[in-house]
Amino acid sequence: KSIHESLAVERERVKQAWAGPDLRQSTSDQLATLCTTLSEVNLSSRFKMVLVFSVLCTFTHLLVWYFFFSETANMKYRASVSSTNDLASNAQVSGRRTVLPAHSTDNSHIGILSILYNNIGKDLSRVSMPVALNEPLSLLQRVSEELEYSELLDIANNTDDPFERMVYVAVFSISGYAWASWRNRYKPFNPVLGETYENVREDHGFHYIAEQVSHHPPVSACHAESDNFSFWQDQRWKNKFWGKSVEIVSSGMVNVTLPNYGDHYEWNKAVTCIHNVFSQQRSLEHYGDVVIRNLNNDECTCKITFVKSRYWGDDSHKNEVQGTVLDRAGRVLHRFGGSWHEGIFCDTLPNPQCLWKPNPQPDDYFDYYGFSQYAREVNDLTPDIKDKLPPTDTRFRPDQRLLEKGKVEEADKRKDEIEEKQRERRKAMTKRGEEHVPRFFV
Ligand SMILES: *[C@@H]1O[C@H](CO)[C@@H](O)[C@H](O)[C@H]1NC(C)=O
Ligand SMILES: *[C@@H]1O[C@H](CO)[C@@H](O)[C@H](O)[C@H]1NC(C)=O
Ligand SMILES: CC(=O)N[C@H]1CO[C@H](CO)[C@@H](O)[C@@H]1O
Repeated sequence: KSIHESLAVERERVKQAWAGPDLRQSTSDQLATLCTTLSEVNLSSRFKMVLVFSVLCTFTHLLVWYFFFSETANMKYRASVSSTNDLASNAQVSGRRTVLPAHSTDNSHIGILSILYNNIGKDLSRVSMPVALNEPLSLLQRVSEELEYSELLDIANNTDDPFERMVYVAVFSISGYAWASWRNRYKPFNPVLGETYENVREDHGFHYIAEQVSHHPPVSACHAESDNFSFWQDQRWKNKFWGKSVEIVSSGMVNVTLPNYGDHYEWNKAVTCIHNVFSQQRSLEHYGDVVIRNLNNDECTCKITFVKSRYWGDDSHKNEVQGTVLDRAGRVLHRFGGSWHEGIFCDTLPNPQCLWKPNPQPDDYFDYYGFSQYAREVNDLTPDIKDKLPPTDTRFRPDQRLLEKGKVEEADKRKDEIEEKQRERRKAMTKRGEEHVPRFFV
């Protein structure tokens, strides 16, 4: 009985603490006490069941409070983010090309539905799609855009406090989703088996390499190396078709190590959804929970929620993200939020601040596939690298290059040829009983 009473008291205290001004600190402490009290009491299993139930109720209560609270918190985060000037390092001028050779072509006349209709009964992954639906980048290059804000990992490699460090790693993981807010009209090229992409970015201090290691199912592996971090992942995508929308569910984990602290972080990816996939009002959204763990030290964990938009929601909640950094006991040590297309604010740092904002989008982005400045540089084939790249590099793909130059018809022809050749190679290999062996990744 006394247990029940003390539990009720604890619950009441937790509730009050959560609503009170000293929110963060006291709540976390209360929760920690509650958990320890419970684990220290030695009880019969039936009693434990009751306790577990009771604790669950407490947590449900907390969750309700949390959501109520996060409504206001998120508005605050947004206000802070939008009042922050563009971060200084974002104004970097790289000396690389700022426009593509040709404007993007209008593809609004292409009915994806009729293509699908004409191919009913066929394996859709083998149906050749018109090149006009593509942007002149391959998936291997698209994934490399996740490193656009690698300076966040540079900061992490130089942040001694493990909880603060986790905040930077988390914000880096969110920054990798920013491109989606502009890229709703085209899709990237599917790499052919064995296609590679290498990108040396002295200005960012990293070297990236990616390879298409499997075709059915498609798997892209990539690795980036810098003095400050290593980053690698092998991404396996599954598309779930929901009639009007397509969900892209990625099953690979992202890995990041920071040599300075011996950290090895691992996290999953949020789901990306293409809404209204058959219409010109296509839009991209990310949702779901991402958990970041440090495999070499469990002292802190980070949970990030990409909030799914609500039908009745207004724009002030668009692309909302919330995150917390927790210690071993589950206490919240840092809290941050904002949106993946506008920026992330953290108010629990000694100096509350906006930690990241996407680089300002060039004014002419609509004419160039919605590309950011960074994306425009990705497929550039400059004379200094031409002779150094392997022939498998995406930059040498003729169909993609032709599309970049605006020669859509020729690009279509070359794309068919390339896909046909791939099918022939595959057949020949199967005949010989051979398996494709990746070149750079095992
Ligand atoms: C590593 O991080 C530090 C601190 O942010 C930065 O000054 C340095 O340029 C980074 N190194 C590389 C190779 O990017
Ligand atoms: C990142 O960590 C490594 C390993 O300690 C260190 O050698 C490197 O100098 C760090 N980067 C910077 C720029 O501090
Ligand atoms: C893609 C990849 O290599 N993921 C790895 C991340 O790190 C964990 C632990 O070392 C591996 O199990 C994953 O395979």
